[in-house]
Amino acid sequence: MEEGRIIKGISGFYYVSLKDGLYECKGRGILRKDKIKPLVGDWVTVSNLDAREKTGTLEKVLPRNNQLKRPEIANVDQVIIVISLKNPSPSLMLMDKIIVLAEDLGLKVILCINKADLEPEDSSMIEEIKEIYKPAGYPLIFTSTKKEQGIDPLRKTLKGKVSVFSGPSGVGKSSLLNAIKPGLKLKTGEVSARIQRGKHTTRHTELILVGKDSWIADTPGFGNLDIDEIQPENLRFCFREFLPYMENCKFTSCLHLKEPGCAVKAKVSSGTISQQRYDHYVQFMTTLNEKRRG
Ligand SMILES: Nc1nc2c(ncn2[C@@H]2O[C@H](COP(=O)(O)OP(=O)(O)OP(=O)(O)O)[C@@H](O)[C@H]2O)c(=O)[nH]1
Ligand SMILES: [Mg+2]
Ligand SMILES: [Zn+2]
Repeated sequence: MEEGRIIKGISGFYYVSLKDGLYECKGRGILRKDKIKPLVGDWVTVSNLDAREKTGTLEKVLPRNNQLKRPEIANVDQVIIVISLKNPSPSLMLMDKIIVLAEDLGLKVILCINKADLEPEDSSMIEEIKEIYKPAGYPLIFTSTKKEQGIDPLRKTLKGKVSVFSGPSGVGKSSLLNAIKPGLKLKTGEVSARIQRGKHTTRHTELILVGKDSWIADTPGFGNLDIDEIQPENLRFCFREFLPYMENCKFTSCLHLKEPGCAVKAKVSSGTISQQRYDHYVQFMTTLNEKRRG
């Protein structure tokens, strides 16, 4: 019996990275019986290894540190949220949803704005994005795979970690990975000029080794995301820039909505916290409460 990590799963086969290479493994029936769906990123035990054919049987999924639903992957350290400056134009609403889900799992967040070589529709957009996210303190990297901009700083954030790219289709996740690891040649796709959307070129999540102990997952892009699994009371902890001020709120249970003496809202009024981030917070809170009430 050996231990390894699933780096890819395609139609019932799991590709497990072992000391002497990649093994194509079939899952044991017991996994289905126990309703365990092995995920990319899972540590597993494998048996029946055939070193020549590079095949084996997946016996058991080892306990997970964490698990993301979208993209579906287990045991990651950090999420690199990728959006593009143009084609498709950036959705900061989607970005904030991904941030919330990552924060709720205690994952590190890195913001990557790709296609920095393109002229954004609104010329003040770059400054705006910087202003909005500065109070939260997330690393913010502007990249271009066409002009080789920001690739080194992005590569540096990966050292010794398991990272996952998360973001819409067509923003350039696979292109970024190709830039990070020359020779990789992942398939990339055009963005439809008419509807300004990617064509879902990447179909499967796949972990790729980009340096010693540094892994990064390329994933299929997605258009929308729901954050239903978050407890409404926990949402305020997923907005990092609120945290330094919440102890000054009049009520310790303050949800920063309509309560009097709210220090977070005061910081929104004074411009220390971005109005847009706060608006998204209120909007997410409303959605979560509606869901709870059914
Ligand atoms: N101008 C410009 N185009 C880019 C850049 N990076 C990627 N592209 C283009 O954007 C398109 C989509 O790139 P992909 O890498 O396939 O995007 P993706 O995020 O992997 O998309 P999915 O796999 O569908 O989720 C391709 O035509 C790329 O050539 C960039 O930095 N600048
Ligand atoms: Mg892709
Ligand atoms: Zn408050």
